Amino acid sequence: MLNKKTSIQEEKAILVGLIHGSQTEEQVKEYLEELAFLAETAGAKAVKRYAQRLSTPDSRTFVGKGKLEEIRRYVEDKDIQLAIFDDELSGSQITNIEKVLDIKVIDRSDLILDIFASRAKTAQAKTQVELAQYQYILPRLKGMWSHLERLGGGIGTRGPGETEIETDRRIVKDKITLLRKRLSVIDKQAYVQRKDRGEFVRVALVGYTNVGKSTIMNILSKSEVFAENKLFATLDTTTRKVVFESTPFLLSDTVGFIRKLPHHLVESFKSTLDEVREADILLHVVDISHPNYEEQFGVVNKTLQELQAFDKPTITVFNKMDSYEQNTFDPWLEESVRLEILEDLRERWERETHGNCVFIAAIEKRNIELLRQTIVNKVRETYRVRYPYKSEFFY
Ligand SMILES: Nc1nc2c(ncn2[C@@H]2O[C@H](COP(=O)(O)OP(=O)(O)OP(=O)(O)O)[C@@H](O)[C@H]2O)c(=O)[nH]1
Ligand SMILES: [Mg+2]
Repeated sequence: MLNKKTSIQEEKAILVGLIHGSQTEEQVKEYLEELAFLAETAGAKAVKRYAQRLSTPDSRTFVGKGKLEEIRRYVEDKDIQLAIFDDELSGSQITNIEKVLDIKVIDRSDLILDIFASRAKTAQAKTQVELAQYQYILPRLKGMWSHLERLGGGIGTRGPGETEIETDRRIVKDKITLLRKRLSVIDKQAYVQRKDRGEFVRVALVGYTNVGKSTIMNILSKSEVFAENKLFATLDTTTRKVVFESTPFLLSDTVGFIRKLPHHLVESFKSTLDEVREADILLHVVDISHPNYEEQFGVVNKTLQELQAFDKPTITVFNKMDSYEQNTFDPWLEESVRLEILEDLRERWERETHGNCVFIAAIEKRNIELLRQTIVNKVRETYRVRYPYKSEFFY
């Protein structure tokens, strides 16, 4: 079952999303854009996108019958191998849609889990992803088997798949128990390691995926953390000791967030995210050049709330100002108008973050000094509160 996810290399895919309730077409277009980026990261090429306005998803086939027929014709005509749905599908929805389209059907969670699985390097990340995959599969086993049941046809009232489902369910449940045990051993080791780090103030880079966290980590700590223009380049937390103006602190780079991150994934990555939960200061990085950056900002804040890490002192780092300016300003625009637009933007976010924000372009190293200074001030403040009598040690 897990193998179905590892074989989507180079496949031609179509993307399917719904426009619910108050959502606008523009918004859903942006969601499908992100789904296409996820597909590309996993190695598939999105060749067509479908969006249908429906108040609630069809319980049998997610989209309506007519739409599914339209998709089927395209899939047949263009020799498509994969259909990716933007929302989580139930086991029976997957089976019903696969029956009509006759190609592999996966959903957004499947895709994210696939990317995480291919990126996981350490034992901890591998175990966390595997656990999330089995938890995702468990409630979907019945749907998968009812497909086979139908093929077997009418043998007895319980159906030939029934015992198979039970056997499979037991195997999957045993596997989940085993993985949980393995994780708790790894977590204990990680906890001991973190405790060994002593009294240093801890700063964690957090943010939506692909906003530039690892790039900033590399600049601030002069380290070599894997950064690239793909989603979820970083899965494992990296921590480095940094000293600015004789003020030492620990800086951690963490896994990026995304909208509709599969619930089980957040659950099993909890221990990796302990770095965020236990941090003293957060650097919330935002890609201000992204058309949906405000929504991404909200998704990250909501995830931080779920992790009970929302109330920490936070510096919001608006990154990629170079692309923002490129996207926003026409070449003929007067300098004074440009400055005015930038000033409005700055004022607005200074207000919303109570003055705790910095605008940078990491790639050009623009405003890095200002960022450094802002971090040092916050770190010193933390030391001062924590060790009022030992302040001479730190500055
Ligand atoms: N234009 C522009 N691109 C940037 C800037 N900073 C980072 N990038 C690019 O954005 C992409 C993502 O950067 P990463 O540092 O990997 O982002 P991340 O937040 O660590 O991403 P994940 O680990 O995947 O969550 C890379 O292609 C970077 O080169 C910037 O200031 N301007
Ligand atoms: Mg990264």
